[in-house]
Amino acid sequence: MTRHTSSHWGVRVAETDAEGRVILTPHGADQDPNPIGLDQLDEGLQSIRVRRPAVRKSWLEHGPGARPDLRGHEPFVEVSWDRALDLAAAEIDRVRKTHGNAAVFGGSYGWSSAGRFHHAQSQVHRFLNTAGGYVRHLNSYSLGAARVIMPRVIAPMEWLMTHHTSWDVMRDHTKLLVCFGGVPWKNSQIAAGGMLRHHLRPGLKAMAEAGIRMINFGPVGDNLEADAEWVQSRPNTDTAVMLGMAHVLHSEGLADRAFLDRYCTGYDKFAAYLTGAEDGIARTPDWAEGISGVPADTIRRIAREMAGTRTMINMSWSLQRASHGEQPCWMLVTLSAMLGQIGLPGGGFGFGYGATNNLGSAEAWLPGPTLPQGHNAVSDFIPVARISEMLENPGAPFAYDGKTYNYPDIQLIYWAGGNPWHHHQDLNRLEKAWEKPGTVIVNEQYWTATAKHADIVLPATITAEREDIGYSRREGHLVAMRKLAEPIGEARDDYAIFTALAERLGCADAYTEGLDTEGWLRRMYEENRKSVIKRGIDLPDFEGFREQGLIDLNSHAEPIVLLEPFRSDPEANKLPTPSGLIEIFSETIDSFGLPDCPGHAVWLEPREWLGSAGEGMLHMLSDQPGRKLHSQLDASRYSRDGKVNGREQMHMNPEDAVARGIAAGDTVELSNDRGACLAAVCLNDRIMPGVVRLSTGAWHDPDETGRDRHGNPNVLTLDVGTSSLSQGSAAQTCLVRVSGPLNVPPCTTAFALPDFVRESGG
Ligand SMILES: Nc1nc2c(c(=O)[nH]1)N[C@H]1C(S)=C(S)[C@@H](COP(=O)(O)OP(=O)(O)OC[C@H]3O[C@@H](n4cnc5c(=O)[nH]c(N)nc54)[C@H](O)[C@@H]3O)O[C@H]1N2
Ligand SMILES: Nc1nc2c(c(=O)[nH]1)N[C@H]1C(S)=C(S)[C@@H](COP(=O)(O)OP(=O)(O)OC[C@H]3O[C@@H](n4cnc5c(=O)[nH]c(N)nc54)[C@H](O)[C@@H]3O)O[C@H]1N2
Ligand SMILES: [Mo]
Repeated sequence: MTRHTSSHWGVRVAETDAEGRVILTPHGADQDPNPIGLDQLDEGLQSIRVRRPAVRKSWLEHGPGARPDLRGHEPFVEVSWDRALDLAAAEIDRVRKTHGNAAVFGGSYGWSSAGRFHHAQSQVHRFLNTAGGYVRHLNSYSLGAARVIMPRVIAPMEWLMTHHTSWDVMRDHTKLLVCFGGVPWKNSQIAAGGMLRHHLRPGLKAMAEAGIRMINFGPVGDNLEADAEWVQSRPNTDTAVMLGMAHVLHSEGLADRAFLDRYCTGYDKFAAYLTGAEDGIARTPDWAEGISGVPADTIRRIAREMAGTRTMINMSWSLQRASHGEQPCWMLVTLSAMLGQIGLPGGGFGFGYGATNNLGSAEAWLPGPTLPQGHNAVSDFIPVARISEMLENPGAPFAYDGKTYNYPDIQLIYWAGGNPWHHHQDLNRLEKAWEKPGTVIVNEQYWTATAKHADIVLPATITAEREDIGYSRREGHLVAMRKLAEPIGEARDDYAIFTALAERLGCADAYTEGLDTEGWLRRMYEENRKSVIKRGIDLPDFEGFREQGLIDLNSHAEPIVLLEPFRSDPEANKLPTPSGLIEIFSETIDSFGLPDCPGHAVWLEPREWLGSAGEGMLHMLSDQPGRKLHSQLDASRYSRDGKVNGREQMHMNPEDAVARGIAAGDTVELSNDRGACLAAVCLNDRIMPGVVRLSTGAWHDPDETGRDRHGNPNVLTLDVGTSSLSQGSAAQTCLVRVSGPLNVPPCTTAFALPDFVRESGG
């Protein structure tokens, strides 16, 4: 019988070779598999696993709050499971009794594993809910601004993401694809929950073969694998370019008035801003050129071309991961509405083709197995990327979505399935803020920087060491994920860890509901089976599912046209906005009176950008890494093959390199007022001059001065909210200096284990 496993990077077939080693290969149904994680069980990665429970020395000796400044710089003492669990449970109990559950931060953001049961974030939330509740996070690093603005303007992101016009429809109907931020193949390798088939390459190839013209605006030209016109534009200025296009449509009578009247509200208010009737500044192509660097004639030419043919506009999620990230989202919808093609096959907009595999997938929308997370008795929350600010300012007010809230006073952090030393901005600031709570507990599989910054580290199993169910929205499969290896060291499943803690805290019955892992898998599968049957799809029972291993639902795929029902009958299919229409002007947002997010799309200057850069400063983009998922698998062979001398590569235009006396392969320093890191230079003429790219994912590796030696861009990024509306991550807004080359570059030690010592006197 074929055994399968699954991960965010794909379904894998597992075989055991003559020496007893587990060999993973991509599934045969996948036309475009990737090599990510095929080497997951190799020694290189296994050697950095957490093998036994460990407690930071000062914390073990002196208790909660002991020398928090030593977190990340102090040896650990390995202890027995019973002792670690007793310590962790007693501390959770102390904090909830002394300070209340609103002193427990369980936001615990992160991608954790693909299986639906052993999804660490769901498990930690369920556990903390049964233990009295926790401070949660809202939204994501991925879509901080979009998740708040899009439901007010058109529809919630969750719905938009799963109802995108499918690739087959674009192949048959689109004539012109205009991208802001490309359609990056590297990102489509991933889908939260995994996939059986990759859609982007076959999709784009079919579009190219159909003769569809493609244009790509942005600072980077290598994020669209097709013959495209690359229009260089400065980072964070796409809103200005789109406004310039809108001006052309408006002033040349090319805007679709009938569409704007029937399907939208507030166009006239926006038009007053666009033409300058409101403030005397007309947002013309010439105005946009001054901001973006795109020649005004190019903006005019392309705007006219768009109005004359079936056009799909695609915008990358990264554009909203920036200062005023709400504005490109709103402008994307506004510009598409002016073209009047929303809801028509192959026209309108896409928001994130390429961001993950399921965007543009035609697979059926089916419910999936989920672990219920229970009820959280604590109402406090933070927008996810405000973590440092929360830790620094207990009790202080913060603005979010038109209201004011207060930051909680956190005494204990519990993290499972995420890596803030990967995902958060301005890591030197985080490092200080992280000193606030008395205790940090982390469940981890590997000795990540986050594990190293914990007081109690509990070793978790990896997917290959446990049974699970794999599923992802619009990916057309269910997979019985089999246990392929015994847990390493003393690692336990997160479920077992939380069960043991719940027993000590007296809430085991609520947490487990009397079920073991097998019981949960069966329940989750059977409940899901019932909901799927309601949609006319007959699934085998749990035993049959296990037997079959993989259920391929591809035969239920159907072409999708985003918002087609709304277009054909806007009364019967109202949008979930206050007016039921596309809100080009939003009374609600306007009523908030926010200077950094007014009532319609506008251009606002980013906090840092090339338009205000000092001499020699460059704009640093920190995009998603091609050879791994975030920081996961950074130590794998495939990821290391992409490094130079063990360091991440920084892509730079040859012109900028020559000006600094830098050559390919050199080690350079990137720095700004927030920090510094080293990286290896890769010359790339598909990066525009003035811009560098250092992808995320390199494990944090600071030297004594705090300079990261490995190439982690988050020591440099800006930690401010996108705006006071949504407070999303603004990672793509960041200026840096680049200097070098270094004559004797230091070695990297990112994958070194922490020091272990025996307990003093013990
Ligand atoms: N500068 C910059 N920063 C960014 C971004 C950017 O564009 N630029 N992008 C942001 C985005 S969009 C995101 S989504 C975040 C991603 O940030 P994260 O999701 O935090 O990054 P990962 O590296 O995926 O971290 C997942 C962690 O969970 C652990 N893990 C996996 N499975 C399990 C499990 O079963 N149990 C337990 N206990 N642990 C497990 C892994 O070992 C890993 O350490 O980064 C953000 N950060
Ligand atoms: N291999 C791999 N794939 C992934 C992930 C991963 O870690 N590894 N992470 C997944 C996750 S969690 C997410 S949220 C998605 C994120 O998906 P995205 O947010 O779309 O990903 P990025 O790679 O950050 O950016 C996409 C492109 O936008 C460009 N760009 C950046 N700033 C600007 C700008 O101001 N203007 C223009 N025009 N272009 C700009 C970048 O250079 C890059 O080429 O990716 C997912 N896919
Ligand atoms: Mo993300």
